[in-house]
Amino acid sequence: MNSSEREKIKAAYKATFTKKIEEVSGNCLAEASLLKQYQALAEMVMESITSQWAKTNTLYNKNESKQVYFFSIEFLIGRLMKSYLSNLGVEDLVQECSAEMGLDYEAILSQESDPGLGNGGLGRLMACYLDSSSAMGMPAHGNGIRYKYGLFEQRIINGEQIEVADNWLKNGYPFEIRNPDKSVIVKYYGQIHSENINGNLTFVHENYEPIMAVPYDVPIKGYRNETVNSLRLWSAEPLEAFDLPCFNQGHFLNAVRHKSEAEAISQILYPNDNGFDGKLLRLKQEYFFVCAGIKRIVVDFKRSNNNSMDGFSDKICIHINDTHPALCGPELMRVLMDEEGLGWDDSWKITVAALSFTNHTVLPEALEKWPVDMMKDLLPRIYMIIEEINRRFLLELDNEFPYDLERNHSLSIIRDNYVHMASLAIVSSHSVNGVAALHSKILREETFNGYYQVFPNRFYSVTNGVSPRRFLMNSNPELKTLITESIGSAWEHNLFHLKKLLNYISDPVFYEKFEDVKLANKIRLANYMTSHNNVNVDPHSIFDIQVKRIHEYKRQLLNALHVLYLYNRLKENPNLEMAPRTFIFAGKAAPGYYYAKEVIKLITAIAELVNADPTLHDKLKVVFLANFNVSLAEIIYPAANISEQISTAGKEASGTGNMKFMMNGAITLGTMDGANIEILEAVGPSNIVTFGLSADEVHHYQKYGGYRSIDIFEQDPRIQQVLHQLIDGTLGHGLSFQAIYDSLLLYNDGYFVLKDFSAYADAQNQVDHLFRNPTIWTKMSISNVANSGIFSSDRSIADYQREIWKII
Ligand code: 26W
Repeated sequence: MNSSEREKIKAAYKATFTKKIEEVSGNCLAEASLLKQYQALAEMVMESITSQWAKTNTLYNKNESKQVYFFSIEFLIGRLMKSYLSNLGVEDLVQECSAEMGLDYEAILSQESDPGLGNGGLGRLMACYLDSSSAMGMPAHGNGIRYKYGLFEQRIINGEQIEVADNWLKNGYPFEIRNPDKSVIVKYYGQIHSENINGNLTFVHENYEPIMAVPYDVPIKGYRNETVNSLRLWSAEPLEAFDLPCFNQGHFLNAVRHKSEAEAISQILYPNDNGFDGKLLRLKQEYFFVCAGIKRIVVDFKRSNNNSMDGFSDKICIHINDTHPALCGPELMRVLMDEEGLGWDDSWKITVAALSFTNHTVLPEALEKWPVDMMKDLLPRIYMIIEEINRRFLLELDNEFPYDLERNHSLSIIRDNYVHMASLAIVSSHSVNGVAALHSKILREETFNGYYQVFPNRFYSVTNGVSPRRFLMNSNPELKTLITESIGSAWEHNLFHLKKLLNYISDPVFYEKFEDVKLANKIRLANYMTSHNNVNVDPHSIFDIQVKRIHEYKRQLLNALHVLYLYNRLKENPNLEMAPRTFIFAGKAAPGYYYAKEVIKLITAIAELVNADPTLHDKLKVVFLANFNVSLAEIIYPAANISEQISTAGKEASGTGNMKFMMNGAITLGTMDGANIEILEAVGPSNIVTFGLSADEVHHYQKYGGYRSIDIFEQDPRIQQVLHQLIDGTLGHGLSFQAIYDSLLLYNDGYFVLKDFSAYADAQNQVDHLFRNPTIWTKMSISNVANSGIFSSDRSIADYQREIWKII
């Protein structure tokens, strides 16, 4: 494009934007608020996407290529405006025009609410997979719930987490289209009776409670291509808002009760990450989006397939994201048999061929199991089908392993009066996969070993990945520019090209530019901390960051105890030689998770102690950033020097934050867990710092009753001092962390915090030495960026295509 063409386009943009402002606000540009400016821009974006969206859908409706549907109870998509602009290739234009019109581009973008429709890793993974599928021009869609309230907003008040409702829809949401014409009725409760209709046994559902599922579609635009896929989020509504006869009799409250009961289903996201709590409303949610999603897929498929279900599983993949959508199996069976009139065997073949299942956790407390009575009552027909799936499965087992009653009972989908959802998902899918090599191995050898013996060919491994567009190009534009200037732009379409950066591994000019980018990003985060936490930090200090959900197994506690130990060392020797450090934490605790909330309290108490102490000469700072979400994450990753990935080995299925840090040049300080192991393989041992027990060692201790934490305590004066400080008032008057203290000593330290403490302290020492040699440090940092290509979610999607969905 020559410059006069560009000027023309800019003039057109400005005129359209000015007109849009009038349309959305009834005011002229000079008087329009930031919110209205954002809404105007959002409308323009939607207008430029929708015709491509319609074209993509027309193409898909011909059923020529296989469609993938991600069923997930969470989609943590984050803000979308910047992605849309960048994917459309107009970000520079909009930025330039905004500046010329005297508008504040970043401020306009920050008007967008951040849809927190997920808890953490699993929900964010889905968002990255949607982004990658579109970028790769692959037909894949999301199917989930449009929660009215997403994950709570976290405030820190007096050092404690306070939860505030996340009313993300309060100003409306411009990137969704409500499609009431595609609504589906979901049926709960009632009775099933069988009838003989024309010689066929037919099941009829009576006296059920109907709820309307209304879809809202969000376009997922591919990076600089023509593909626009869909994220379909279902909202629950009553069939009729009002019970009119009731209303007319004057029972006003009763007349609307049905409305609020119906709406309750999509009212709020359960805030538990890795913990199952068995609530009826949650089971309603699970069936809600499964039933609505499957119905729509079947209707759309038949419409373009001469009203027939032939070839369904050749054209449709239903991907189950953890067990929350495991009812896809029995629901698809129900539709095929009760609505499409197919027999059991044909229906079962189609179901197993269409379904695939990814597991995201091995923590036993997270594995879902629903009481039989609850399931039978709420979903009578679904329960009948599960019983039949199980009966046939047990028959098969009995054939294969006759008289092995104990084994066969342990594999039963229904056992001890519960429906075990992982069992249901495995039996009704053609593939089961873990999300990192170690995790998949643990699934095969431990968690699902019994099923692995029955279905050895069903088990796969696909290592997670993250969107390089969101977590590198859009969140670290300075680094993006430097990379493209150095190696050209091919990496923007294939992240493996980042390897070319290794050519600059000894180039002092590149070094300097690379360091400047990191410093600029650290200054940006430092400013954020000054304005949000009222703490001033030195941008030249090591930014040592742990951001993720707060959980015992992720061991924020290990990090916090080590900070306290460093504090003690500095108090003892104020001249201690060490690079200044800023320890940064962020993450939400599940509202009912007492222990995790205590850990937040502990971190903020340590921050108070450390930051107020002038004798430390600014060598140590601790910051807890409130309300970790996708938008905050985008500021944090580019500014990191150290990425803390210190879970108890064998517990973190993969981790994805570790990949986002790596892409932005942070050095991983981690245990041999999840995808950390693959990060080590990708960067080589000299560009990462690892420590601690291996998963095998942890497993071994656990098998033989743990280790004796008191022994470590008695041998290690550093640990004695730190643990005493938890309860002796060091951390503030009246503040005592007895529960944490007890968990470590009285209850034997189930997550091996004390056991790994010494190795962690050594590793931290090593980090200090490395950082104090800037040449080595920068080389390590560049190597991390250069070798991060394998952790692009484009690679993960390609793996799924090839191995699991069998799309060539
Ligand atoms: C039923 C309660 C519940 C809620 C959420 C159980 C389990 C979950 C998720 C499966 C937890 C989760 O998000 N797991 C994370 O998934 C990421 C993506 O695969 C992995 O990178 C993380 O290691 C894993 O903890």
